[in-house]
Amino acid sequence: GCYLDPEKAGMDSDAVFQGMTAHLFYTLGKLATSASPHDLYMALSYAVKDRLMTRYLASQEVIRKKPQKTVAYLSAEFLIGPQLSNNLLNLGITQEAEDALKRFGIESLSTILEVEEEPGLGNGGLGRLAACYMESLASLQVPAVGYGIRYEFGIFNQLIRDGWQVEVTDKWLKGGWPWELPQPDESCFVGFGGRTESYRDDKGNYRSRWIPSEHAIGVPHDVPVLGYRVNTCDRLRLWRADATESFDFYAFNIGDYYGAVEEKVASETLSKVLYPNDGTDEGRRLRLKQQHFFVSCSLQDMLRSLEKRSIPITEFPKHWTVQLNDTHPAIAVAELMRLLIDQYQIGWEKAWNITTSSVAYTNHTLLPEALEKWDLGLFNDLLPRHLEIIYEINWRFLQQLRLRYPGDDKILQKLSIIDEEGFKSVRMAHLATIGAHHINGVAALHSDLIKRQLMPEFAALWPEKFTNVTNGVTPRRWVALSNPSLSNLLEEEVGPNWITNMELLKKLEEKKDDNNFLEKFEETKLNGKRKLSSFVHSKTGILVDPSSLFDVQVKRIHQYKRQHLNALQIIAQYLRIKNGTNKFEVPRTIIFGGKAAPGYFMAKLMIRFINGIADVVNSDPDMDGLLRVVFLPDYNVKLGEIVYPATDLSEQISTAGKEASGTGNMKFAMNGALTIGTLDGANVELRDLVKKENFFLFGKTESEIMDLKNNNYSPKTFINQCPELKEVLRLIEIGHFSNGDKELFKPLLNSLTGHDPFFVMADFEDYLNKQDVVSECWNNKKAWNKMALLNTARSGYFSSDRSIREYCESIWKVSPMPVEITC
Ligand code: 26Y
Repeated sequence: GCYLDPEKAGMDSDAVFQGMTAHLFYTLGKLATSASPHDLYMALSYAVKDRLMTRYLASQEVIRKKPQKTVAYLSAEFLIGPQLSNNLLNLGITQEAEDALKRFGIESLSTILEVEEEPGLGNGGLGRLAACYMESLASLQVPAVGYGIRYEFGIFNQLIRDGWQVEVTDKWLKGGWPWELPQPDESCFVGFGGRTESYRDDKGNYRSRWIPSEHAIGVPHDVPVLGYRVNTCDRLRLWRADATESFDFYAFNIGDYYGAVEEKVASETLSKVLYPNDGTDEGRRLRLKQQHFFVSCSLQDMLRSLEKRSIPITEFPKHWTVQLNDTHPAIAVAELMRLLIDQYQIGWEKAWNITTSSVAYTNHTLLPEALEKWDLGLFNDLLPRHLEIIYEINWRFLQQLRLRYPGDDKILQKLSIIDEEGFKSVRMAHLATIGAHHINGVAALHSDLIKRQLMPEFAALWPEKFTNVTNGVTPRRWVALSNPSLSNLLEEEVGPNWITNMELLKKLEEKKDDNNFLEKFEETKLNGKRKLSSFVHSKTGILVDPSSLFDVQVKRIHQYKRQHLNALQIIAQYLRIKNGTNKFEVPRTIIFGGKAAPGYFMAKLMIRFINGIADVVNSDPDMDGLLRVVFLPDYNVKLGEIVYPATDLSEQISTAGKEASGTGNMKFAMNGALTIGTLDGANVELRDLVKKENFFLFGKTESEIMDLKNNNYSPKTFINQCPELKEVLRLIEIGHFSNGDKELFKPLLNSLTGHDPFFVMADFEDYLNKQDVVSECWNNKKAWNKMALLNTARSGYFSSDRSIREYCESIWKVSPMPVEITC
C-alpha cells in the first residue's frame, strides 16, 4: 500500500516545483503566470501535503499490521498554528521549497508563509499544549490520534479601537485550508436529549435504553501531524457537525420542510464556534453539547477501529489509552461506559474495569471558577442516559467511601460527583478523577497543590493515582522554526541533534565566558528584535529601538496573570523619569499581547488601561529614548513566533499558586530571555534549572499568599508603606491616563485598593525593586548575555519530548513504533 509518484513524493526542488505546477493547474485552476501569493501558498501546501501522505498511510498500516497501543489525546482545543513552515521543517525540505518558489519569481519563502491563516482552534495555553504534544508524539514515533472539534470559527480576532478590545469573527476557512482531509465515510452518529426506558433483554435482564430526541453527524476532518525527520505521521481528527439526513427526509415527508431546515441549522451550529472563555466556566448548554459530540464520535471511532481489526472490545485498554485534556472531555467516562454497556452488552464491572484502565485525566487549573460544573437539570435534559450512569458510578463510589469512613457524611458530600448545594450540579473533575487511573497536574507546584488543596481526600484515598508531568513545548516550532538565527548558532556549536535532544544544549555552558561567542549569541537576539521592531511599526505605527531592552508579557489577559502589576510598574518608571529620579538610564520597550474573554469586564479594562498608559508615555518627549509601551493586537501562534526570539525579559508575574504551569515562560527561556517572575507554576522548576542567579525572583510565595488571605489581607497596609505606589495610584485616579476621565479606571482602582483578590499591592514594591536589578544587569551587557546563554543552555528539560516520554512511561505505557517505508 505504498505510492511514490516522483512528482508527489520527490524531495528535491525540481520535484517540489513540478508538484506545485501540477497543483496550480489541476487543483487550483490557475496558470503559473497569473498566480497570486495565495495561489502559490496553496500550491506549495498541496505539494507538501502530497509528501505527507506516504508517511501518513504507512503510519496507519503499521498499526493495522502489528497492533500496538495508540494514544488518544482528547482535547476541546488544538491551537496548532501555521502548518506549512512546520511541515517543511519536519520533512526537511525548507530550502527546496524556497528554491522552487524562486522559479515562480518569489524571492523569499516568508512572503508565502505570511499568507497562511492559522486555525485558532484554542484559547491559549491548554490548546497550544495539545498541539506541542501532538508534534512530540509524532517526533517520538508514538502512534497517536488527537481528537477534537473542527470549529468553523476559532478564537476571535482582536482589534484595538480607542484603546479597547474589539472582537471580530475568525473566518479561518474562507480562503480554503489545504491541510485537512475530510473523511465522510467514517462519520459517526451522536444523540442528544430524549429519554431513557427500561426493558428486559433476551436473557431476561433489566436494561436501560436511550431514545434521544435529536441527532447530529460527526464528519472527521483529519490533519496529518508529521514528526521531525521521521516517517511517523500521526493524525489530528477534528469532528465537524452535520445535519442528519434521515431527519430531513422524515420531516420532508410529513411536509414540515421548515422544521427540517431548522433542525439542520441547529445541528450544524454544534461545531460553529469555539467558546472564547479560558478560565470561567459559563455552563452553557451548547458547550456541553459540543463536548459530548466530539467525545462520543471519538470513542465510537476507537471502538470501531477494534471491530475493523476483529479485536474483542474487552481488549480496548490494550489498544487505546485515552487522555483527557482537562475536564472538557470528561463526559468520556460516562460515554465509554454507555457504549460498552448499551451497545456492546458488556456487564457493569467489566465495563468499569475497561474504562478505568484506559482513561487518564490532566488537570490544568485550581481556580474554582474554572472547574466545570453542569446544572443537573440541563445535564438530564441533554444526556439523560449519561446521568443514570453517573448516578450508578457515584453510588458505587460512595459505597466504597462509606466502608472506609463509616458515619462520615461530610466526606461523602464533599467527594460526591453530584454537588448537592444550591442548584444541584455534576462536578466534572470528580467524574474524571473517579474514572481515571491517573490524574496529573502540569507543573511540580501545581500537582502538589492538587493533592494538598484541591483534592486532599481523593489523594488520600488513591495516592497512587496522583502524579505530575511538567509541561513542555516543542523545540521544533519554538526554536528551530521561529528562531533560525539562534538555531544556526546552536547547530554550529553543538551539532544538529539538539533539535531532538535539547539536553545537548548543556554543552553551551562551556561558552559562558567566551566573549566572542556571547557576542554572536547577542547578535541572534538582535536579529529577532529587528524583525519584531518592524512588525510593531507596521501594526501600530510605533517606532521602537531594537537596542532597547525588550520586556514582554504575552498571554491571555487575566487578573491572576497580573498584567496590571506590570502596568503599574510602568507608571512608576514614568514618574521617575519625569521627576529625574530614575537610577538607571536603561531604554526599555515594554510589550504586551493577549486577548481578554469577551465577557470579562476587568480583563478588557486592563487592556484599555495599558493602552491609556501607552498613549501618555509614547507621546511624551521626556520618554524618548527611555520608555516605549506597546500593546500588540491579536496575539496568536504566528505572532508568538516573532515575539519569543525577540525578547530580553520575560514577564511571568502571576499571583503565586494561581498559574498551573505556564508554557510561554519555557519558550522565552529557550530563546535566551531572562525571566522576572514569581514562584508560580513551572517558574519554580525553571529557576531551579537555570539557577537562581539567572532568574529575577520577586513576590510572595504561595504559602505567604495563603497567610495573607487567612489574616484579613488589607491592600491599604501595603499602599501606605510605599510612597511610590501611592503616587502611581493617585495619578491614575486624577485621570492622567484617561484624558482626565476620573471614572474610566475606577473599577480597576477600586479592585486594587479594596479587596485586591490577586495581591497586586502586596507584591508591587518587591516587583519594582527587582525591575531595578534587571536594569542594573542590563547595563552590564556581558553579564546579561551570559545569564541569557545559561537560560538557553539549561532549559532543555522543557522540551515537550521530555513531557511526552514521561506520559508514555508512567501513564500511558506505550512505546515508540518506528515506521518504515518500503518501496
Ligand atoms: C471551562 C472552560 C471555560 C475553560 C476553557 C478553557 C476553562 C479553561 C480553559 C483553558 C485553560 C488553560 O489554558 N489553562 C492553562 O493550561 C496551560 C497548559 O497546561 C497551563 O500552562 C496554564 O498555566 C493554564 O492556565
